[in-house]
Amino acid sequence: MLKVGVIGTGGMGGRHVRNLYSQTPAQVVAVMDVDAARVQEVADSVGGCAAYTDTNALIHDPNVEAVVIASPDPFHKAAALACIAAGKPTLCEKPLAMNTVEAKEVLDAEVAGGKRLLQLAFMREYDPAHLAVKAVADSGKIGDLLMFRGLHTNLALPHARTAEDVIGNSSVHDIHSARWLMQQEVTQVYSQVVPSDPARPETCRLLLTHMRFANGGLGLIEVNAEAGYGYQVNVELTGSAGTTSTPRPAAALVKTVGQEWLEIEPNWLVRFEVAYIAEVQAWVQSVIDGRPTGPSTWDGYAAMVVVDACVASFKSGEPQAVPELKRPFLYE
Ligand code: ISE
Repeated sequence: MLKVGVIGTGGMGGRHVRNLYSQTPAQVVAVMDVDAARVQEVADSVGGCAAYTDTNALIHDPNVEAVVIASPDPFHKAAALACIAAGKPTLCEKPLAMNTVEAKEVLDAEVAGGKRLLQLAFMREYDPAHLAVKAVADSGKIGDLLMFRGLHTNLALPHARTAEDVIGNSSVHDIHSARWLMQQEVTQVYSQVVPSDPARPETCRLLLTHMRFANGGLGLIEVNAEAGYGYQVNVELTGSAGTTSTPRPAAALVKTVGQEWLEIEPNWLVRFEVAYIAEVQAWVQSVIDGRPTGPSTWDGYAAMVVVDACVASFKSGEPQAVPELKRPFLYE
């Protein structure tokens, strides 16, 4: 039985613990969080396991064979480097790091070790609605892929988010989806923002990113960081012979006096519930089989390069070229 340690027991980490425990053959043998009370509670929820408040203590616990990193974004890089150095297979939450320079450190460390150890948690690759679109795209039914469109709404957070945070934490998913579905690298971006507070131009209510792909195709990503009505992620691909878009995930149709509506999910934990389970199941199986699958460190790095270009574009007010990337042999 695979013995897993989970770093971070907040919303996402807690969900990974629950899914590992109830939906996979893996055993959760250690959890880590800076919140000592919460980490103990989560350890108890899996029938008792080691509870740490230090990341490295968990990674170096000899009982831990594989690791899930679900700590806040700024801590991903150090934890990922430590897992690679320890040779432990890892499912790392997005983003891989806070910028391209940091992400490159992780990529270089994995390449130097000559072995794929990290899977990036771009869970949309396991979402049935996205997989349906991917299958159509790959079948050739809509011809050559010419355009990607992504719509992503969040309910709201109690505080205004900065544009850098919305791009790096939210839109990084859309950037990955664009690369994954178009099977192309992004060569140019132009990101514009409507701030949530007009007096604070660094904040972001709406983000619109235009993209150009290496094959000349186009992309458009719209993120509404405070939609106020719910959480939504939809993609559409335009091909030379048709289009395909994500079907609506199962949602109740409600009819009441003079009205008819579809219910909408409140957040990603609900919208992607099935995807998170499929993701962690696939990861556990791949570790057991010794055959890495899913989004790689390369995908995490390539997405960060585009993130940085979007941030530079937002700051300069100009379109920004995305540097051409050379994919290391390990990820061919
Ligand atoms: C989270 O990872 C998501 O899945 C959401 O789509 C995103 O908007 C949010 O910022 C993320 O933390």
